[in-house]
Parts: sequence; structure tokens; C-alpha cells
Amino acid sequence: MKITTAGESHGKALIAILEGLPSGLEIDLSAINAALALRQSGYGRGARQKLERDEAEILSGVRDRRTLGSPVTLLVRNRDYPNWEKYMAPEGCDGGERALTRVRPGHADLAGLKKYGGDDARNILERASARETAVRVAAGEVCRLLLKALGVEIAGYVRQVGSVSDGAVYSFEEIAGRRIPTLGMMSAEATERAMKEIDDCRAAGDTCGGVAELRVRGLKSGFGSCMTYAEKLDARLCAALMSVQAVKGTEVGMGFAAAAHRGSEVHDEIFFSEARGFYRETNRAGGIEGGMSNGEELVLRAAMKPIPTLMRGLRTVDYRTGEPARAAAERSDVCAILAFETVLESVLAAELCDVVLGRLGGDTMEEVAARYGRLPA
Ligand code: EPS
Repeated sequence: MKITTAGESHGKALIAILEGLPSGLEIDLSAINAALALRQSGYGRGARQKLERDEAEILSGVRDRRTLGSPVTLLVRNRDYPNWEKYMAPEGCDGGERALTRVRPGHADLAGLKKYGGDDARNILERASARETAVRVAAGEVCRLLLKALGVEIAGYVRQVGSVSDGAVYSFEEIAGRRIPTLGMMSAEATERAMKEIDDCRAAGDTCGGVAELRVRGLKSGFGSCMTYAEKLDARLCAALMSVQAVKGTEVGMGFAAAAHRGSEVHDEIFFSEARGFYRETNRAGGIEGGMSNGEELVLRAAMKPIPTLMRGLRTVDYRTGEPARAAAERSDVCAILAFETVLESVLAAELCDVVLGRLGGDTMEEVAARYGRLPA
């Protein structure tokens, strides 16, 4: 399977093409749109989200709510486009008034200009913007539907917002069932403190990031490989998470904490019973050993850096003049951690779907499901 996305933040629309899906997968557009709405929610989002109300349209590859096996094309329109047409129109426009030259530290602006040329960072930021994640969510949700049909489910929550961290351990059921909508955290007390931190950031013209934790339940053992390093499941999933705008770190299971503990405190001892087969009493490995799923729940985390557009503007240089300046800022999200968590779930679904289809093959959903059913747990 292959997914390609296209589209600029203030262009006409965003598009995703998914190639290699089997036929017969039932597509629930309302589930896709629910994820798109969730991606736009969360305390700390900015003015742009009041303009956009994302909805996916299916342009190809689906007939009467089922995939045909042909490429699936999804479209998410940018409702802000009419306000930008005169600066962005592919058919001809005058972008001068909206040129961005006071390049923002932490954004793609400067490195992108050096690489792609020109002196208007809008040509860079339009694609680097996290607006692109809207259509990545739409594509990922199609993949989540495929996984769900096999009994593989994904859940996640926000574990940290800025300096406010929730160190508790939650079960998959708890995460799927009683997440608090405001920020996607599990604890009411942590949510309160996180909202306060976001308020403080907004007042200071600043931004903050956070950490999301993701779980996968129902994935059988043996996905990934210990034979080919590029096929290692942890390498592939972490690369996928890293591909999301603003991700600066990823972990599997105990992750970085494992380095400070002894082997006896890190590795999950193995037991066997007739009833359960091989089993573990702990899951510090996060469901991956030797680059392969081991049949336990997958546990992954990703850290998001604070959004680089700060209302107060960091010190920078005007790209055209070389003079010191304050970085450009018109409007910005203060914190987009719930959006980020939603995006990560979808991106994880997309990568996992590719891993699963890569191992199983199959032209129809029936074939894929039968092959998955025959695998050992
Ligand atoms: C973004 C900047 C903001 C965000 C945008 C990502 O957009 P604007 O510059 O138009 O105010 O709102 O995110 C979205 C539009 C979205 O749908 O997530 C950036 O620079 O990455």
C-alpha cells in the first residue's frame, strides 16, 4: 500500500491517494469525519480552526461504501481558500502582500528557502504547515477501518502538556472509554493544570508542546522482522510517528527510561500455560521484541515540540535584507496537542496497515481477513 498527500495550507484543498487497498473494505465516512473533527478540537487551538470545518469527500476507489481495489482518493477542502485566492491561485496571483521574509526559528522557513530558492518563505511554509495532517488523518482513518475489520484497534491519550505530566498507567479500555475531551488527557486534575499552563503561554505570547501515548490492541505476533533492519516494526512505526510535523522524539515501551534500569527490571519474563499458551505478566517492551510484534499490546509515545509560530516573535533575521527582526506571526495555535495525538493515531494506523498488508497480501478483504485469522496469536 502507498499513500501520497498533496496540497498547500491556504490552497484550494488537500488530497490523499491510497494505492494498494484490497477490495471490499467497508468505508464509514462518518468515522473519518469524526476523526477530522477531533483533530480540530482541543483547548489551545487558534483562530484558523474557527474558519475550517474539515470534511472528507471520496473522489475515487469506492462504490456503494466499499473499496474497489482501485486507488482511493480523498479530498479535504480548505475553507480559508477564498480569503487567500488572490495570493495563492495557481492560475496566477500576486503573493507580495502575504510574503513571509522574517523567517521563524523552529519552522521550515529558513532551511526551505536555502533548499528551494526564492525569498518568500510562504512557498515553503504552505506545504510544511501542519494543515497537511488533516488529509493524513482522513487517509489514516481508512486504514484504521481495515485494521478494525481484522480485530486490531488503536487508542491513545495525551500524557503531558508542557510541564504538566500524568505518570499513571491506564488500560486500553480506560483510554478508549474515558478520555477527557478538553485536551485528550485521562486525569481531570492534570487537565486543569494543563489548561492553566496553556493560558499562561497564551498570555506570554508563547506556545507549548506535549507527549502522546498510543496503544495497539489485537495485533498478532510476527509483524515486522528481525532479519532485515528496514523492516523492523519499531523502526517503521517510529519513523512514521517522526514524520508528523513537530515530533522530536519517540519511544517504544519503557523507551528512554529502560536505559537507567537493570535488565532484570526491564525484560518481560516468559511463562506458559495450556490455557494461555506463552504469556507475560509485564509489557515493558511495549509489544515489540527483535523488531517484531510479540502479541502483547503495542505501546508507543511521541513528543511534540512547542509550535514555532510565537505571537511574541522570536529574534530572527529578515531573509531579504539580512537585518535583525522579530519572527513573523499573524495568528497561531498556542497548543495543538490533542490534534497531534489524533494525527499520530491515524499515522500509526496507516503504517501498521501497510505492514499488515505487506505480510499478508490479498486482493479482497475476505482474503486478507482469512490470512490474518490463520496466524498464531
Ligand atoms: C499552522 C499554522 C496555523 C494553523 C495550521 C498549522 O494556520 P494559519 O497560519 O492559517 O493560521 O491553524 O493548522 C491548520 C490550519 C490545521 O488545520 O491544523 C502551521 O504553521 O503549521
